[in-house]
Amino acid sequence: MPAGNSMLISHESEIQDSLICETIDFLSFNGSLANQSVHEQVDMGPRTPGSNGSHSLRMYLLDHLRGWDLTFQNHQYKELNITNVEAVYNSGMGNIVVLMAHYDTRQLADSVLSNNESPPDGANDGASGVAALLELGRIIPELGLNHEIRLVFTDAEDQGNLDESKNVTSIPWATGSQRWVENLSQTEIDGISSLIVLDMIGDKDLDFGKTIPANNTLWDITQRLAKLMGLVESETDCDGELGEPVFDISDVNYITDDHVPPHNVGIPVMDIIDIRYGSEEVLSGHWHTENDTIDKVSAESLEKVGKLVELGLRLGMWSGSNSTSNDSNSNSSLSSNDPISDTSIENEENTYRLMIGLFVFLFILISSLAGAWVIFAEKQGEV
Ligand code: 1BN
Ligand code: ZN
Repeated sequence: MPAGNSMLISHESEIQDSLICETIDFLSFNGSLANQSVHEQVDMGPRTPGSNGSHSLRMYLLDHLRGWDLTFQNHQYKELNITNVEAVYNSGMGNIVVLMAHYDTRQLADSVLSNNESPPDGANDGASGVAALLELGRIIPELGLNHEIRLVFTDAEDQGNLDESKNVTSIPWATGSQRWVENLSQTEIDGISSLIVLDMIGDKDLDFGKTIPANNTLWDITQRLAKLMGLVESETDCDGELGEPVFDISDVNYITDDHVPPHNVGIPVMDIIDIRYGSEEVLSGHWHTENDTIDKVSAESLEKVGKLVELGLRLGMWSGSNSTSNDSNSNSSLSSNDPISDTSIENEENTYRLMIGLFVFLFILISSLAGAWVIFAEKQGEV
């Protein structure tokens, strides 16, 4: 069955707030480890396409994703060598959930607010999304999920609109993601229930709106989880406390990012990106400046986003199904999760409905025949 929006909606509506709140207590995403990764990535130097830093970053992914099936997918655009890295877990099992982040950093800090046009560190714009995916990659094997997960680390997201007179190569935004999509088969596209992009998620002062294009159900799910986690202003969380202003999906912005190519082929997508980085203005402040440095990123911010994604994974909200198997090796799947698949539950329900229908039909038929017999017998008696 192709994974689709209706599956996301129907599964979401079956999940009670009480189950979400119980699950929040089990979350294990560690923001300090993710923050440590931001430091390690920045220490590699700029990760511009084809650079030494870019190569070091890929070796680092290889080192940190043991137990995952990794492929390195090479492409070329103009003179830039581009390499996407895809890590797969539970290959071939159920729907596919894709978590995506770009690992490249921009060739120039070319914002009008920049004082120096050397390549930025990309602590938030690059390293934060990768760090979150790596931390999710560490914990996912412990969750006992019963569907496929892909972590896609894209190259060449951030090389759009560069001034080539400055000795750099300008290629379209999200070129790596575009190439990744072009290499998917239709069966793979149909099997992806959701694709979530994490970009610029480490800002100390987090401030997410809704980005489009997007699958609205994914944003509705995010809003619901964020509210219960205390991440929506003036809304009560699981403990009845008022939340902080981290997610506000009434603030909608169109963004060109890695989610656009998969959206264009019909994959349900959502881009979680904080476009107010060091400023109230969108795409201003530290964005594409020399100030995109580790001191602007916090473990707490990384943990908020990482835990939200983990929560959706544990509840099967991104896959549109009960997502944990009854794997005895899994030390953190919740006992209330049913190991029976959605399809077998549906089949069982249909059989019950059919039997009840048959019973009602037979009851009406027998009652009608009996009634007719009584009337007939009475008429015979009268004659
Ligand atoms: C995200 C981070 N992007 C660049 N760095 C994508 C983008 C491109 C966002 C243009 C807005 C405008
Ligand atoms: Zn950027």
